[in-house]
Amino acid sequence: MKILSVLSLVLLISCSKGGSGGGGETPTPAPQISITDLSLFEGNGGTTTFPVEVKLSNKSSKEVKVQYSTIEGFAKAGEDYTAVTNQTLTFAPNETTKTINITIVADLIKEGDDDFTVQLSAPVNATISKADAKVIIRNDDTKISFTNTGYEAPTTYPGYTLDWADEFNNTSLDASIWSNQNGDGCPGNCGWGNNELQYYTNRPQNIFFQDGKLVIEANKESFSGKSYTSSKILTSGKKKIKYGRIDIRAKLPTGQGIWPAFWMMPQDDVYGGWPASGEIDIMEMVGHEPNRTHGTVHYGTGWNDRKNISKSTTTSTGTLHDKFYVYSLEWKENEIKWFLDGNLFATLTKADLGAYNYPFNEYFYLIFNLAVGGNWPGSPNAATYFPQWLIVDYVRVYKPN
Ligand SMILES: [Ca+2]
Ligand SMILES: [Ca+2]
Ligand SMILES: [Ca+2]
Repeated sequence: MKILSVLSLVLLISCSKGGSGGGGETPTPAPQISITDLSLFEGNGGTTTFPVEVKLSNKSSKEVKVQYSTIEGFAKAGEDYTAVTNQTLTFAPNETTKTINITIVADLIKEGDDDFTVQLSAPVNATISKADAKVIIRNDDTKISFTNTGYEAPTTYPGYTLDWADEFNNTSLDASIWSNQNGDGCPGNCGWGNNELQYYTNRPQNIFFQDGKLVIEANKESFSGKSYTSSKILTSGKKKIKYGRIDIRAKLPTGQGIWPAFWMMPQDDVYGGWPASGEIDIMEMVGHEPNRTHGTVHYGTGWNDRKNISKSTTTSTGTLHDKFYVYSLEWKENEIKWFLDGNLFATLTKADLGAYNYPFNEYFYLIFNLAVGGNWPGSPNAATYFPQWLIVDYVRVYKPN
């Protein structure tokens, strides 16, 4: 008797606490709400609907409500998807699964796998166990988006004749000019001497051709023990250069940790190993300073006595990523000049090396590469967008008459 009456009292209290007073219903525990991550292809026309699933942990006798909003990641509201702010999702009693439909902009432009978040808040008659869904819009396109805007180099120069050029109008690398240099530099030169983070490949994912341009793509992906991939090409053994004018028209990538370069190494190490036989850097850009190009020479008696002379210039407006610029070298015996869009910004003469041997009156070969990370630029950060593209319109090499 006594036990029974205590039980009745407990039931009475729990009923009055519930407040609904709907006598006879079995009370259910408040459900937990969770939202499920989603990764789908973008689609190629108009819009694509991404169904983001929201679940209750158990049926509820009560109506459950929760609010939801979108939060930008690399995917941007308006460009990549239609933003949603504080909309309400309502579960009828006993309903456990609902879908939030997000509208995705389906285009034909190659992008990264861009992400955004759908976030739950303000639950009614429930608690939230997983508030955020990471939604990934997977790239399904092959053509990158750029315009040809920018400076065009003259096609003749007094005192010079075109020796060779690559206009990159084909769909594969011209093997009579270029070779790929793949890998991470290991074992002999791991990280390419600079603790760089990329693995170079000749896969079409890292080097391809579009609209008369060579494109080197750096991407964030696990590959052969590295976290990034990219590409590097060189003319060693195929096209060697000694004196003349070199014009390279390109649109550079951007972002912390991004490091594109057009440079030259000695074809024959006539004065010994790096840097005794020299290195000539036509263009280097470190992504945290996207409006500045550097022109540099390296020299010295050896690794322990390495020297460099480096000069730079900046754009008058915008960055080197905004449009195509022409990076040029004018190279004579005992003198090298660097130009950006035809404007001289640095001159080196034999006298600048003082007592050191001047190794720049010999044959050099060309190198194009897009590095990620390394001692100079530092590592990419959370804001660095991948993929990044180094887009080269042409290289033209003129010899002195
Ligand atoms: Ca698409
Ligand atoms: Ca796209
Ligand atoms: Ca071209």
